[in-house]
Amino acid sequence: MADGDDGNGLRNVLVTFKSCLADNQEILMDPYLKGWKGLVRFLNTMGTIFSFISKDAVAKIQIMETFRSGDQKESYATLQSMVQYELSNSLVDLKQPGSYPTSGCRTILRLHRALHWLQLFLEALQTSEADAQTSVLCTDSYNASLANHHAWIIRKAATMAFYALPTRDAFLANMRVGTNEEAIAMLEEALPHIRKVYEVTESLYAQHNLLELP
Ligand code: 1PZ
Repeated sequence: MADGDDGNGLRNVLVTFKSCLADNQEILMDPYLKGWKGLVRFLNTMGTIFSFISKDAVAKIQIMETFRSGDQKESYATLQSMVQYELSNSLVDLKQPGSYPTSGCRTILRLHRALHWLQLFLEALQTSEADAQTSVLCTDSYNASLANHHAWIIRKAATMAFYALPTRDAFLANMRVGTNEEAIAMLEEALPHIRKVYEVTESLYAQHNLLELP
């Protein structure tokens, strides 16, 4: 398939995150968003019960794509240039919601927190026993990450949806990278790149005091 897309397979999606990191350690917006689109496609293969989750991710991807095709597209070429541009032009609500409810900084922060969930979940999956329950792995990684930023009602809905996740075998098969062993090996190979993207973003946001944007 065109555009490095292999349908719903997860390998190419995760490889996209590897290509986010430029030589100068900046994070490139286009592959970052492309990676997210791939994750959404993958999530959608697991059933409509997850659509309230994928819809929110899609809305956030679209906000960023609009910036990437607007007047200031060059300012949004990397996460670093976005932070620099939005902060120096006072385009971010720093303490409470105000004039900029859809700033790039706060929008990427939501995806960034979700990327941490993904990292924890895939790590758990990679090291899990054959009889592990995906819903338990997913709930634990959610509680250790995203849940801390979600209102009670969202946490409730998310936790309920996790029960609809496929079994470990079916989940690994749905990744479409071959046998269970091959799928696990692919995760092991891809995870360092996800971790790196997460860490670089985390330290960028920490450096500019952006980790609690409303
Ligand atoms: C494999 C199972 C998928 C589990 C995904 C785990 C994440 C659960 C997230 C539940 C989100 C519910 C919908 C809306 C949430 C929004 O309120 C928040 C905050 O945004 P704001 O309201 O401040 O604008 N949105 C998010 O936290 C972003 C969530 C993106 C989740 C993307 C998951 C992609 C999963 C890929 C699966 C391989």
